[in-house]
Amino acid sequence: MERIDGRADGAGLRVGLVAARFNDLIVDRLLEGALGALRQHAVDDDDIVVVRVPGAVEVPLLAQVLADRDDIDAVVALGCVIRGSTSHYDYVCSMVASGITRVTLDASKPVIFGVLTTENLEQAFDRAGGKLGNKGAEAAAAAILTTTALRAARAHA
Ligand code: INI
Repeated sequence: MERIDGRADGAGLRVGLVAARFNDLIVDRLLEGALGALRQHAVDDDDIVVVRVPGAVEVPLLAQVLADRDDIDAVVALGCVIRGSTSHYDYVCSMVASGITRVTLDASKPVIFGVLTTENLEQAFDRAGGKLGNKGAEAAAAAILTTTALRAARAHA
C-alpha cells in the first residue's frame, strides 16, 4: 500500500496571499493569522507575496495570476462575505467559490479557500481570531500540507 500525506514544514515554499479589502476589519485579521502560520511553519518572509484587491469577487483573478507564476508554489485566498451587509451575498459567494475552484484545478496548484461566508459580523469575528480560531491561519497551514502532499504524490507518479 502506498500512503501519501502532507508535512507541516513550509521551509523553502513560496506562497502567495490574495486578500480582499472589503470587510478589512475581518480580512486584516485573517491575513495576520495566515502570515503568522506561514512563519510558524518556517516559510521565509522573502518567499511570501501579498496582493490586496477590492473585494472577494476580484480574488480569483489575482489568485490565478499568482498560481500561474513558476516562483509560487501555493496561493491562499482571503476574504469575508457577510450576508447581512449585501443583497447580492449569494452572487459574491458563488463567484469567489467557483472562481477559486477553477483556478486551483486549472493551475494544478493549491489555491486554498480562506474566504469567510457568514450571516453577520459576529460570526466573522469568531472565525478571524475569535472563539472559533483564525481561518486565515488554518488556510495557510492547509496550503503547506497540500503543497507537500502534492509534491510527494508527483514524486511517486
Ligand atoms: N465583497 C466582499 O469581499 N465581501 C462582501 O461582503 C461584499 N458585499 O457585501 O457586497 C463584497 N462586495 C464587493 C465585491 O467583492 C466586488 O469588489 C465588487 O462587486 C466590484 O466587483
